[in-house]
Amino acid sequence: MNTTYQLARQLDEAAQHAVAVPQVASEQGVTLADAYRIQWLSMDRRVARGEQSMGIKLGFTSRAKMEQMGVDELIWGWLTDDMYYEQGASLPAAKFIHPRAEPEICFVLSKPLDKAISLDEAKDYVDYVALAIEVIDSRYKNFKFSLEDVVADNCSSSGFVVGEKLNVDTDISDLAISLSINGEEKASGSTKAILGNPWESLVEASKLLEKNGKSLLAGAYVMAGAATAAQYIHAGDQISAKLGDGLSEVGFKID
Ligand code: OOG
Ligand code: MG
Repeated sequence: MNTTYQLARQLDEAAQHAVAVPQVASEQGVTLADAYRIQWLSMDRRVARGEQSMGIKLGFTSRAKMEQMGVDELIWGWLTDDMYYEQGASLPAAKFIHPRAEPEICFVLSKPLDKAISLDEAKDYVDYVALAIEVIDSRYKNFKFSLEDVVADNCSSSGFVVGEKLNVDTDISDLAISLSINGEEKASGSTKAILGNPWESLVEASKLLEKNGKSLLAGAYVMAGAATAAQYIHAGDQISAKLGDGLSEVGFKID
């Protein structure tokens, strides 16, 4: 059997070179605990190459995403500076295998998140909230995976673009959120689809961090998970997301 280290290397190289690999979990008997170990080992490899952690992302926090991918358990993975793009940036298509984009809410921390917090405390930990777009790119062939596969693959993390700062007191509990490609709306929903209220994602993130003996520093990003199904994007596309009735807009190109 492959060691977790070998599987981490295989998935990390697949991400680095944008070449899809077969799923690993069912063949290798990878448990969920093994899958997180593989994920963390693949993060160690990124850090050893000079990438810096920028925070975490949650996945499968909405029914739309669970149904699209056939996975119904909340997952979490790491974001690095290699995945971060400024609003309006042009992302190199060659860096991805079969990228998809999804509209999200992002929290940027005002202080370290180093213990499980309650919904009432959540705002105290956040500097600002923003509309964001996540680019996910499964390293598995045909973008197909089991729960263990996707966790081992750092939850398909591959890019994120964060919009302008919104005050933490902005009511984000039930806002329209949508994704457009080349000006055409492709997916829309409500922020309420994210665990009933996106702030619950931050609470979940804090519990996962505590349970796993991890923490985030002030300034770290926490992506709450998509409210809608993700959409494939291709070289030449212009991607944008909208929040509320003109509250915020964010976008990027892929070339
Ligand atoms: C896994 C990542 C899920 C989300 O927002 O639910 C995710 C995937 O769909 O490839 O990022
Ligand atoms: Mg996502």
